[in-house]
Amino acid sequence: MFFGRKNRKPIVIPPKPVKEWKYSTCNYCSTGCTIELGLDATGKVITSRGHAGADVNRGKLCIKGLQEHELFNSAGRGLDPLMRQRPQDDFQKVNWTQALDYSAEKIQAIQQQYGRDAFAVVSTGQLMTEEFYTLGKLTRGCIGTNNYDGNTTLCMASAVSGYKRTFGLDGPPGCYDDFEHTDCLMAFGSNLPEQHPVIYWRLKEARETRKFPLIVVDPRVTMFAQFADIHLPITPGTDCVLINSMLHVIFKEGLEDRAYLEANTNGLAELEELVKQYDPITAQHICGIDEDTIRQVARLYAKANTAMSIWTMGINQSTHGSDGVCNINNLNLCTGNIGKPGGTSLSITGQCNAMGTREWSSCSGLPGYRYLENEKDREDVAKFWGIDEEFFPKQRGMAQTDIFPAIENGDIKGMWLVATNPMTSMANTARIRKMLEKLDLLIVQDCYEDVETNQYAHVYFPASVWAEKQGCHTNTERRVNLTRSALAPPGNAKSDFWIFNQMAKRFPNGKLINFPDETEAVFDEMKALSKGKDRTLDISGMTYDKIEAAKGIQWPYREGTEGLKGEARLYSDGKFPTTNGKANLIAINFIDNNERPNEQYPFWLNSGRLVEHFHTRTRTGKIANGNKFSPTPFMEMNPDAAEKLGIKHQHYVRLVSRRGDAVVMVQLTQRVPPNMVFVPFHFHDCVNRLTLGLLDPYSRQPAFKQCAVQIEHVDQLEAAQLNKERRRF
Ligand SMILES: Nc1nc2c(c(=O)[nH]1)N[C@H]1C(S)=C(S)[C@@H](COP(=O)(O)OP(=O)(O)OC[C@H]3O[C@@H](n4cnc5c(=O)[nH]c(N)nc54)[C@H](O)[C@@H]3O)O[C@H]1N2
Ligand SMILES: Nc1nc2c(c(=O)[nH]1)N[C@H]1C(S)=C(S)[C@@H](COP(=O)(O)OP(=O)(O)OC[C@H]3O[C@@H](n4cnc5c(=O)[nH]c(N)nc54)[C@H](O)[C@@H]3O)O[C@H]1N2
Ligand code: SF4
Ligand SMILES: [Mo]
Repeated sequence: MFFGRKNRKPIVIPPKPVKEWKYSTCNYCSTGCTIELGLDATGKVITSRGHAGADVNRGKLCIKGLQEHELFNSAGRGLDPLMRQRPQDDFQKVNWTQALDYSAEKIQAIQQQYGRDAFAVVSTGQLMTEEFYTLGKLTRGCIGTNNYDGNTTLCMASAVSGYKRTFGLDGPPGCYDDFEHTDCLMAFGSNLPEQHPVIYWRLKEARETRKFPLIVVDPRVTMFAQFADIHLPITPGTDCVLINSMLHVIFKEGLEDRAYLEANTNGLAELEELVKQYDPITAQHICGIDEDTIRQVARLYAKANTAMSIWTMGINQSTHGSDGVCNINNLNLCTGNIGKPGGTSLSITGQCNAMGTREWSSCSGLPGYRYLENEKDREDVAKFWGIDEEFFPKQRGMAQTDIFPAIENGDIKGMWLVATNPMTSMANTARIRKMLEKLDLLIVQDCYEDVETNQYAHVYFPASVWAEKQGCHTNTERRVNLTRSALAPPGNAKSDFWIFNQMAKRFPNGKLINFPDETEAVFDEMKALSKGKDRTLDISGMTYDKIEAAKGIQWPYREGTEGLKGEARLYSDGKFPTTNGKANLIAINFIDNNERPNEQYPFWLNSGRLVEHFHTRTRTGKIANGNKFSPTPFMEMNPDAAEKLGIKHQHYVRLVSRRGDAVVMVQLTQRVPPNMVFVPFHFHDCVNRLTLGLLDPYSRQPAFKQCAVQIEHVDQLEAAQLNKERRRF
């Protein structure tokens, strides 16, 4: 049967003339897929494929990985350094010597006039680890500002903070292999099938063989929620109440692992006492999950032979982000689920190398999970780098979300942004714009010249991207993987590594510190700093060749380790890097401080991501097939709520919050409840004009997912025109 297709020619995909495959690791999300890049006879990258031998992805890639090779030729790449006196002027093309000399002089002039900390450096989770380490050396060792942070404050800071508070150290204790052993999985605020498709695929395979229950906690009926056995549509920002109530049930019914708790934890009495207040009858009215379901889920989790939790931004991006992480850790400690196959607290990381920056960039401390607050750590690093230890501050400076407001009050006068686009990604962008306009010096270092933040820059450094350079990433399960350089950057663009090394030469300490010009030599330095029996983050046994042979190695992987496997799990022996070797249970009280819907602003505004786009679309907005799926800013809205307001599918509307407004197209869907709208944050001049971004007290991470808006009708033609102008294509 042809069903009318008789005369159609079948689609033929011509074989690609690949002459050589180059080894690399995907540069989007933190799953850490190994990708091979196909080069033709002229050295042009013409295709990419998932590496069949890599344990992480086993040949698979998601839509972004499959198209990633297209970005090398995409529009808007920066080809030359640019400079101007004022952001209102036109940029002038300059050479690297002019751009670097001017920047270094201006940075030092600002520091001399206003103090060293008046210049800030804000980076990312998307460089190579060797680049992060080098930027750390430059910023901590040469520039000497303490106001040095990264966009990981918008992303993973709550996970870092929660891990440190509970276990005494950052670093996810579990791995993907845990899916193959667990008897129950609970996911908080993560839309795994869209945001980490290949991790989801690993989970799905595991569930197909052993049908263990999956519980998804998310106010939206996401794709993940649809695949779950139990979906808990939680009231935004109240996960702590749900977990406290689960713990209440667990203690009341004697389902806790008391032997584990007594042997391995501190703070049990305080936790038990606090959760007494969170009986399911009271809790249900706060978190929106009925009392029977709370009991049901608590019993299911606690009675499972092994159980694990995963979470992402629904937890981290909250005013109780760090507390939420501690509470997930509490749940797993109380049920004896830490460090065993299938029993773990596994934060699903965001950016491809958010782990690398946590480990090695010195953003909030010193390299290799060392602390500025620790005298020996300061001494060791200063000695290793060959500088005076007094050059280091004795405690960490501000986080990104505090650095920006410090421009308002005049404490910060200059800023260097490396691979981040705050004009689209930070909350309340109208306020961010004013801050950027106030700077005496803004340097933007990005692979794209047309990145929105560059409109406010005095100096632009064109950087290479992904496989135009070489180095490592660490993924969600602590696996270090490699990218080999496959092609040269376009025009006069240079690798971030080169730019940092050149900048270092222009500072006095840059002459004392050795800055190797090969990334593998940098990796050797990191190895030397990581070595030690008492160091968990030990990569001293790794080499580039070993990493490529293994398709990624998990840390710790100590010198002398036989075979190519690192340690799959942390804390399997019940020993934790805290002062007394025990994990800390932390009693978490719920504080209701979010901006909530009211009569004037009746909808919760939730925001997040789509599978086909990455962040501010500087990359995926340029890749035709990715962009075709959702080229227009839109919001998910419940059909019942829309009917009441007379709003139709694909109508444009204006969203208004106390901060600003944004025009979006309406997608009617039951995915969101009637009192909520969801807007992807990928579009410029969109959701972050509206967001409040209240900060978590520990991690300083913004609550991107909770604020209140109203919806207004707009002229449809005018809105359509406005949206056309906003597309990248
Ligand atoms: N395709 C794609 N993949 C990506 C990225 C991308 O931009 N595009 N970015 C990467 C990065 S950096 C990150 S950080 C990750 C993010 O990955 P995810 O965190 O999985 O993605 P989000 O869509 O930001 O948020 C997840 C869910 O949190 C829910 N949520 C909102 N409020 C609450 C709440 O109060 N409680 C709970 N339990 N849930 C809530 C939202 O409804 C949403 O469905 O994705 C990574 N992967
Ligand atoms: N409302 C709302 N806002 C959010 C979020 C949300 O869920 N809701 N999520 C937050 C989260 S989790 C994150 S991680 C942030 C992300 O926020 P950003 O970091 O601002 O977003 P990106 O678009 O990833 O910006 C990275 C920039 O680096 C450039 N780049 C890529 N590779 C390289 C390279 O090798 N070198 C150089 N020099 N440049 C490079 C890209 O072109 C891009 O301009 O957004 C946050 N903002
Ligand atoms: S799942 Fe993540 S790491 Fe894998 S191909 Fe997709 S974006 Fe890349
Ligand atoms: Mo992120």
